[in-house]
Amino acid sequence: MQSLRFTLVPAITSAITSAALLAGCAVPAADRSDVAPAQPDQREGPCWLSCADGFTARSLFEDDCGVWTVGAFDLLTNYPGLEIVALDDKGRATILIQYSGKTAPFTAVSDGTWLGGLAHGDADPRVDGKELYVGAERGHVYQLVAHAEYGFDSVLIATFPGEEVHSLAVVPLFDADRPLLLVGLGDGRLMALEAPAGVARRFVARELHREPGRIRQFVELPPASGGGTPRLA
Ligand SMILES: [Ca+2]
Repeated sequence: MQSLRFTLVPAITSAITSAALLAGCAVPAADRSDVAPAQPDQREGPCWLSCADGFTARSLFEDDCGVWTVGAFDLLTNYPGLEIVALDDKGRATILIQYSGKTAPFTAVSDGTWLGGLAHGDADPRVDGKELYVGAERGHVYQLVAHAEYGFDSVLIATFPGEEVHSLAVVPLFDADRPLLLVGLGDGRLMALEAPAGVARRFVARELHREPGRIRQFVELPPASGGGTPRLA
């Protein structure tokens, strides 16, 4: 077990540190109030990491397995800054909540198989504002909604038995006022999930397209010249 931890921890640190580095790129260290100490100090508080001059880098979180996907979104509007979401190989969606210079991890989903797909958008008009969506190896798709008080509800909204959910995106593909949750599956199917009317939890799924291989990632492109709806690559 010791060798497993030794192997995995650097990869985890690298993944989570990437988000921190991106946040720090726009602000030189000399202009920040929380300038890194000269030597890394892992005894308490944020773990500062060595990096190029003009940047700061720190480890926000270390898990006991690999992190597959990382994203940063404004999930808790009553907290300043963005929350960072880490999806790991054990099926956990860990939301890192930052306040007063500290980071508190909150596990919002525990699926048991890896989580990979991640998207944030307003795909459910029954919920105020935007929702967070995560997808799992065993074909599960979850909706996460933040509480005003602190914490998150998670609801299983779709299952694709035997298929891996690799990619998610919330895109107004057909109607600018009604974004859809798009799902890229391991068998190459591109699915659209639409929130049902009423109180039902499961979204309505329909197939839009099929590729010969898995759909690993979505990129939303601007509308073609002359306007229209967004395009998806
Ligand atoms: Ca909504």
